[in-house]
Amino acid sequence: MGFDDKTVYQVYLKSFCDSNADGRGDLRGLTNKLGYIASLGVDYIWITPFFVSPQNDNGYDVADYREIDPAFGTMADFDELMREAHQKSLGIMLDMVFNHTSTSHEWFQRALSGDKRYQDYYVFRDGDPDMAPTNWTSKFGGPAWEYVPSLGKWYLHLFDVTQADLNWDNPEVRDALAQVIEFWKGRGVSGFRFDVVNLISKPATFEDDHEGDGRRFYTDGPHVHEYLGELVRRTGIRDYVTVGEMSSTALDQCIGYSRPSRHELSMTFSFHHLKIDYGNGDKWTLARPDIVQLQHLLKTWQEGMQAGGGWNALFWCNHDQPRVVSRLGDDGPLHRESAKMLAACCDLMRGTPYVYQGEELGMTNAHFDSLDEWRDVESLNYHHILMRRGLSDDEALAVIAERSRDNGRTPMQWDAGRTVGFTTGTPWIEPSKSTSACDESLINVASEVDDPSSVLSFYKQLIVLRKSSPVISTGGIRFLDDASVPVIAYLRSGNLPVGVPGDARQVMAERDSILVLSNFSGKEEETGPEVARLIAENTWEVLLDSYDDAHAWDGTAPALRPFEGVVLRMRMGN
Ligand code: TEU
Repeated sequence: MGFDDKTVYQVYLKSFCDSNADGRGDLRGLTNKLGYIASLGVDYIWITPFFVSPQNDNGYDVADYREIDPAFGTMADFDELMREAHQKSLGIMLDMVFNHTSTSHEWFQRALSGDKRYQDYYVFRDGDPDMAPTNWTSKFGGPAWEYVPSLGKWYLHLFDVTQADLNWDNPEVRDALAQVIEFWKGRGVSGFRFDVVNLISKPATFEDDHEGDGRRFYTDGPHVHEYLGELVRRTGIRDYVTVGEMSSTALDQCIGYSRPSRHELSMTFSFHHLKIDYGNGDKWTLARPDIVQLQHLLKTWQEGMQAGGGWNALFWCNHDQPRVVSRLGDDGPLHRESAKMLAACCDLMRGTPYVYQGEELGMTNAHFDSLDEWRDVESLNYHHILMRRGLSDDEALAVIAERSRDNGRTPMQWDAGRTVGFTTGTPWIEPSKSTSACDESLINVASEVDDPSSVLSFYKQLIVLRKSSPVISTGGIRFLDDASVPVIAYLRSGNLPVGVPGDARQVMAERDSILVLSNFSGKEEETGPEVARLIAENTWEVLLDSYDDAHAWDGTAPALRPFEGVVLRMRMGN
């Protein structure tokens, strides 16, 4: 089953809507806002984990996969959410964190108490207390192994020390996780997002990594396709919407995960395009976004997945990423224009778009300036690490301000009030702050909902456009004018043969084509020669422009204004 005309809305529950004034979002808060989500025109809601958890990683440290954390509500609240969502034709996708459990999970607790059966649920290794089994580092900083003196063993944790990696080579683990899927399937969910699922298959032998942090040994591991295929087959979720979060993955692997004939997943998230502002590949070293690299990565993944029959999840934002308008657009005077340009560029590519709560409003980074405002375990760990690397407090805070995952976790902006309509209590994290360049009081549902030229209205138009245009949902994609960056240009075309890149003239002969032009620069920029020729030789109508006043596209391609995005449809019969 295809998900090509569908759009998914991601809800980070803790920051979405608080129904009981405890400062944290919850299931009832989400139920109260289903009307809003339905009004966007989306098809599915992916809800981040709300299972019992000590919340060291905001629920990605699960202590019980079948129980709801009281902080988020009850099973009755969940059932009500399901009923109301179905009434509105919204499917619910749950977030399955199956690479690791919390160390508070009963399985890990039994392992700690010496039960060998449960020790085999995790990746334990005997060893000397002074010498970890390998030199790998955790994704949240520090070593990836923790020593348990009472057992004389180390356990692997690719994330926080309280997130112990599961041993998928143990068939009992695979059984237990399949039963979790069955359980939630039985409650009527429509699909699943699988957290870092390409890390589940660890290598047969563990060795030091002298070139990196260890990821090359455990990413897309030896049995990952087999284990995923098995999980999908035995739980009967082949036709469900499933998306795998693929950390540091490779294109051919993602084709394997998502090509329909393989019956693994419907689609994959990959992250290479969100590392284009990492200095020397390090998230914690600031660099200007490299738009040449961005164009190259979008082209490679889009055309590559198309050629191999894979399917991409399209996204800029999620709960782990800084806000895209602050990152690649302008959170100053061209906020609106740049947020719309980014939206069109991402959501009209070949794949299934994911809109992250508040992205549809153009929400910006947090702009926090003191350490006590940040909440995320990763940010707090890295503040120490950066100080140890010799940065001053101010320098470290400047890096955190750009890179913290909390940038995407500030409360959803429902209105312009002090707590942005998110809670009547004290929010667990402060709302995003206005800067002199950008007035946050205009970035919220109340002020955007009835404004036809708001970012919110633009997202709705994009979602409708995908549903009503087969060329966008099922057409081919080809990137144009590689050398014309910072303008990124691509053509969606109805009959472009999949896997056979046509030349520009062949594409021009096709019926129904859509041209998407995105200026990633804060200056006026010319489009390239391929675009110029397409414009000159065909008649085009403007479907969308990120500026309120569109250009006339009558034979010559005008220069694009700063951060301008334009969507053109070729007119038939000329
Ligand atoms: O994230 C996986 C992941 O590797 C990142 O996106 C991570 O935040 C980044 O690399 C750190 O620099 C997933 C979840 O989305 C995230 O919220 C969890 O913290 C993580 O897995 C562990 O479950």
